[in-house]
Amino acid sequence: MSGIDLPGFVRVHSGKVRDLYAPLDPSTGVAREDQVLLVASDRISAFDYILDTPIPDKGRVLTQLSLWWFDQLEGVEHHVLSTDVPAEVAGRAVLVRRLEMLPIECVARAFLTGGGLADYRRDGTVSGVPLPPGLEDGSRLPAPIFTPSTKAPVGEHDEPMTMAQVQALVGSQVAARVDVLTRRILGRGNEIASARGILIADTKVEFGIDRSRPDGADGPHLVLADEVLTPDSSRFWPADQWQPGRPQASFDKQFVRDWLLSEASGWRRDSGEPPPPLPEDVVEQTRDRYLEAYHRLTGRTLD
Ligand code: PZK
Repeated sequence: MSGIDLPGFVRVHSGKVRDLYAPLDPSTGVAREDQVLLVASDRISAFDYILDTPIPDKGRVLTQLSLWWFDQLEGVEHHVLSTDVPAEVAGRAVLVRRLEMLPIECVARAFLTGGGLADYRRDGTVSGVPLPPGLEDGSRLPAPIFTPSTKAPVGEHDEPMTMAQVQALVGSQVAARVDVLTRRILGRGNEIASARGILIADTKVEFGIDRSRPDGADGPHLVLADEVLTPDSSRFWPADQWQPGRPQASFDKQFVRDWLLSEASGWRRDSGEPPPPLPEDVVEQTRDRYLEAYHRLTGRTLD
């Protein structure tokens, strides 16, 4: 399993590229139940594999980008408590409020591609939302749509859900609020990103309920959790290369995908074999793309 030993913390969960820790109470040594430490690694995935080669600084870029977005998203309460974290994970970890996570992936789409495109081609709808005729791979949608999915166990793929299924899981009040919030986050994200030459085709966000706070008139206390509007949770496209009618270039992973599919890698996607390690120049170009996305969006450099 992945993740490092962090004195003062106990690892509670490992994802594909991130790990979750619980802080230990210094006087009792018992794990706190009100906070978790979210640690991003430099690992990268492609074609559903975690590659053996890390991308230096990726964990820091995605963590800092997420923090910047949380700041931009006015009126959306988020889970971040502090960036004061152990030196071993400085810049790539955040201490967050521990929430009761909703059992759904909240996805919004502003452009049509991937699973949404497959659904649209079948019957002209995505997650029950009827779309205009004539859309193609990469088309901009009239407005962002909410296309929630199930949280699949590790190794399985998330399945699209209808709004009725979301309502059955979380209730109609919470369902209506995550629908509005998820679409608003992507809409606001694209207002900002498109002015900086990046299109955010779609994004996945997660919400949790803060049970330490009382319900409001509009139901439980909902909080935006996880990471937000990063290249790992969203499809980022370079605006100057956007051309509906074909698969779009990926802002971050295009060099990785192109090399893995090239003769040079010696890898065949349908072989069932894991991909080979990445050459130095592919690592370097990919690192540069993450740094460029971060700089274009935030105007900041790392450090
Ligand atoms: C939580 N994940 C996904 C992320 C992993 C797994 N604020 C929170 N409170 C309680 N639980 C979570 C969060 C958040 N965010 C997030 N699973 C649970 C995840 C990173 C690494 F291993």
